[in-house]
Amino acid sequence: MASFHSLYSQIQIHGPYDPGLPLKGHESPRLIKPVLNRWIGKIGDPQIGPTYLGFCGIASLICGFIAIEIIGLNFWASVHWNPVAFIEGMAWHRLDPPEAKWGFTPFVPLTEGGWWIWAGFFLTASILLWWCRMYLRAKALGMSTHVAWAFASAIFLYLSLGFIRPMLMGSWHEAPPFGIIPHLNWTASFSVLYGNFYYNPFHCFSIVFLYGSVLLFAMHGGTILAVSRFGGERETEEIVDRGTAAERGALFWRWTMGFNATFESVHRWAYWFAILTTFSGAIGILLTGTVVDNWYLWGVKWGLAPEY
Ligand code: 07D
Ligand code: 07D
Ligand code: 07D
Ligand code: 07D
Ligand code: BPH
Repeated sequence: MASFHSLYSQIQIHGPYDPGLPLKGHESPRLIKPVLNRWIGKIGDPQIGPTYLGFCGIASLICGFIAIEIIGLNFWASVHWNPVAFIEGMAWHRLDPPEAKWGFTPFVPLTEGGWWIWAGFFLTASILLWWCRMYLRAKALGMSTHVAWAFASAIFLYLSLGFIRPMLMGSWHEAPPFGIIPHLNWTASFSVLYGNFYYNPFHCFSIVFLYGSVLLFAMHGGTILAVSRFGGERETEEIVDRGTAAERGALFWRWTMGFNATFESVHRWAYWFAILTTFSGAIGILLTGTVVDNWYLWGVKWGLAPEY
């Protein structure tokens, strides 16, 4: 029984480390000698490592590192290489996309937005390589590739904001800046500029799925923890022996709201709510300025908003 305890558990496994599935001939070796850590064991599996980097992992980290360097050095240059001002202003520093006059040309002088394009290029390369890595690791483990496709939905929103929509609008200037507070200001002014995002129905859908995801997560996390006294979180045993825990978890919801997901379908609910958050968001972004100039006026036209 004790061998499956991990999250919030007082019992930890301290046997010989688990090296995982054997390597195939062409795969690069796993890195980092595994260690067992008691404190890490309190929030998850106590074994850290080994990890697999391979070509995609190394290339992703290098591209990510270059992107961070370009952004960080531009931040630092903006305060004339003053180290104190660099740290103090971390939340406010910004690296902006090119001005509207440059349109969507890739050839922009570095100090007029060219650095933004390069940072975006390397960040995107890093993210796409990370996606490939997740896809290939799932395949190597004989799994399906669901996680990679959920991540692809997030990447679709990221690309819509920073690349596809600016391309459709013919201007890099439409894209968000790099910077912590500056990207919030961009979000707020973008909403106002295009007539208030609350009237964008795809923003509504995105919020439904975002709120709904959080609701599902609270329900699912709560249900599983609530049946842990019957061993409900020990999924390995559930697969071979459906004890009373799973049934109780399901009955709890049937009794409270008349309907219950199954132990399989609750994961499908969660999966699709998460995917649809960023997918409907991306559609909302791609329609803004291209098809709809002002969401408030659009709402008035279709009877969604009152004409004050
Ligand atoms: C918890 C996983 C870990 C990730 C973390 C974030 C960086 C940035 C770079 C200094 C859930 C790592 C942070 C790599 C450092 C520089 C240049 C994920 C977890 C801990 N946002 N946003 C944040 C990004 C957009 C909005 C925080 C990224 C859109 C609002 C963090 C993107 C719009 C608020 C951040 C992106 C938007 C935030 C926490 C990309 C519309 C907040 C994120 C690449 C969707 C919140 C100060 C988090 C905040 C926040 C990162 C895009 C709106 C800095 C990387 C353009 C309204 N965003 N964001 O926990 O506190 O995610 O901001 O698309 O209030 Mg943002
Ligand atoms: C309150 C729901 C409780 C529900 C109950 C159930 C029935 C029965 C029957 C189905 C809390 C009721 C059940 C009736 C139903 C059947 C049959 C959940 C509640 C008990 N914001 N903002 C948040 C973002 C901006 C503002 C929270 C993002 C703008 C205000 C969340 C952005 C301005 C408030 C959040 C953004 C602004 C919030 C909401 C981006 C507007 C709040 C989640 C991307 C111009 C609220 C504590 C929540 C809050 C809140 C997110 C932008 C204003 C983190 C992502 C700048 C006034 N915002 N926001 O609270 O904090 O769920 O509440 O720009 O009050 Mg914000
Ligand atoms: C998917 C579970 C099913 C629940 C559903 C909602 C009603 C209301 C009554 C028409 C995820 C049932 C709806 C019972 C019918 C009348 C008079 C949960 C799922 C399908 N909001 N909110 C919505 C509520 C607040 C905000 C939608 C309730 C705060 C924003 C729905 C409360 C702030 C957006 C809704 C509450 C805030 C919405 C979809 C209570 C900050 C949207 C909700 C009692 C948290 C989105 C047109 C959803 C939308 C939306 C209900 C509180 C902000 C009508 C019951 C005051 C920005 N809210 N909301 O899917 O499309 O949740 O609006 O606290 O964009 Mg809201
Ligand atoms: C951005 C996916 C890309 C991220 C990737 C991660 C790295 C980090 C780090 C190694 C977030 C790459 C990672 C590079 C590496 C490490 C550590 C996901 C992203 C690939 N809104 N709003 C949404 C609410 C308002 C506005 C979605 C609420 C105002 C704009 C969400 C409210 C105005 C945009 C949402 C609210 C406004 C959005 C985002 C309330 C501002 C978008 C979903 C309560 C005044 C985005 C269609 C998401 C969108 C978006 C929620 C209010 C503007 C559901 C709850 C009215 C411009 N808003 N919003 O998952 O999709 O994003 O719109 O008021 O672009 Mg909003
Ligand atoms: O791996 C992942 O998760 C752990 C993937 C990921 C995902 C996934 C993954 O599989 C999925 C399914 C999602 N995200 C899903 C979603 C939701 C929608 C479906 C949506 C809400 C969402 N993700 C949102 C977000 C957001 C928001 C809200 O804005 C953020 C910020 C993220 N997701 C973030 C992430 C990452 C944690 C991860 C992920 N989502 C993707 C990681 C990635 O692409 O990394 C690329 C690599 C780099 C950028 C390299 C990083 C740089 C190195 C650390 C450099 C180290 C150098 C040096 C040591 C440091 C030196 C620094 C000095 C300069 C100071």
